[in-house]
Amino acid sequence: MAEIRAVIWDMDGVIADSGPYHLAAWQEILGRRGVKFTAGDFKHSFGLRNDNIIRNTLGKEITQAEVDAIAREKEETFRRLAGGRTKPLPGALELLKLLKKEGFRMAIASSTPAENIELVTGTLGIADCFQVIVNGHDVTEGKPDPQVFLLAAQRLGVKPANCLVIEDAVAGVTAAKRAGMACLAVTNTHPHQKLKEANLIVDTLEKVTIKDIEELIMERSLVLIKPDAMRRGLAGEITARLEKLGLKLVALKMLHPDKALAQRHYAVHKGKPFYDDLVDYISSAPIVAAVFEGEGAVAKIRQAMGATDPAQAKKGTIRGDFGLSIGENSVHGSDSAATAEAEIKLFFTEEEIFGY
Ligand code: DAT
Ligand code: MG
Repeated sequence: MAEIRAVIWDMDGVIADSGPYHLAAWQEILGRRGVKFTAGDFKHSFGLRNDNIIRNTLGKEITQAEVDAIAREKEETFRRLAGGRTKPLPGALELLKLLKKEGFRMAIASSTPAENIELVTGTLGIADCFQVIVNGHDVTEGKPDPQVFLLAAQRLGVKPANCLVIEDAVAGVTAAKRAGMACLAVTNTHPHQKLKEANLIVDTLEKVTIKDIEELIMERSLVLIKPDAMRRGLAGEITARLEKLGLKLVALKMLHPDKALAQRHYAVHKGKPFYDDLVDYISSAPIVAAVFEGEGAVAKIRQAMGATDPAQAKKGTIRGDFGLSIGENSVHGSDSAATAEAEIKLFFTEEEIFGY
């Protein structure tokens, strides 16, 4: 059975070209207080919650009651200016309709208040695309904290690894990655080089296809066939077992990792008693590195590998059948989708990973 996939949308700057009305609203209400707010200040504030913007602009000593009053005034001004006038950004409505037709579950996770989301989705006629709406007030910390996205995933009933976030703001991209989600960034607000943490960066949503979205959400795992298995001619056997899990082999190479690569790969184990031996071992001989892709790739591979210690691993698992000892345990597999993403980057370039 196919796992449910979801797309979580940021709203301002991704779906709605609401920026000009937000800027005008800030300028109107801060101007009343004798504070200048430039287009540059506005750009820096993108994706942040109002309380953070107000404190950054008016100083930390301002009381919570004042922050709330100013935020309310700003949003009322925004709604007066934007109501009925907000335009969609290029490609957003088309992509929303396509994803809805394809059965993707969708949410908005925005730092903006609920009334603004209602106003904008109403103006654009897209309210029925979303099963879930999470706003800045539903969480204790705004982006770049991952809470908004994690809450959206939870309410959608979809695992973070099966969610794709679409963002335009630097803080939003960081939040998505911290949530363990794939991220598509669109350069509507920030240039390409500021959004580098995203998995895919596009200049407009007009060119994004369902295939692009599916590939972004697809789970991957790194597999290493360790020196003990290589020595005994088990590379083919182990690869074949993993192919039989219904996963797609998308990258494969043989290499002799140097110590630096081994240290980066096993960095989480630094300081543990077995770390030095582990690094020496994996860099002691040529190994095979592979990337497998598919639904639940990480869990399926971990299950096929068996327990870390071959003595504890069940018969029929790779380590149960071939492992020699807890160190010489034949195979490495990523332990989460987020770990996989980082590990794969150590061993493969994007060009070495195939889509087919
Ligand atoms: P896994 O490889 O199942 O993800 P891990 O991440 O806990 O296991 O450890 C990484 C590797 O380190 C593991 O494959 C073998 C080695 N290792 C782990 N625990 C060990 C121990 N107690 N003694 C010696 N080597 C160990
Ligand atoms: Mg591990």
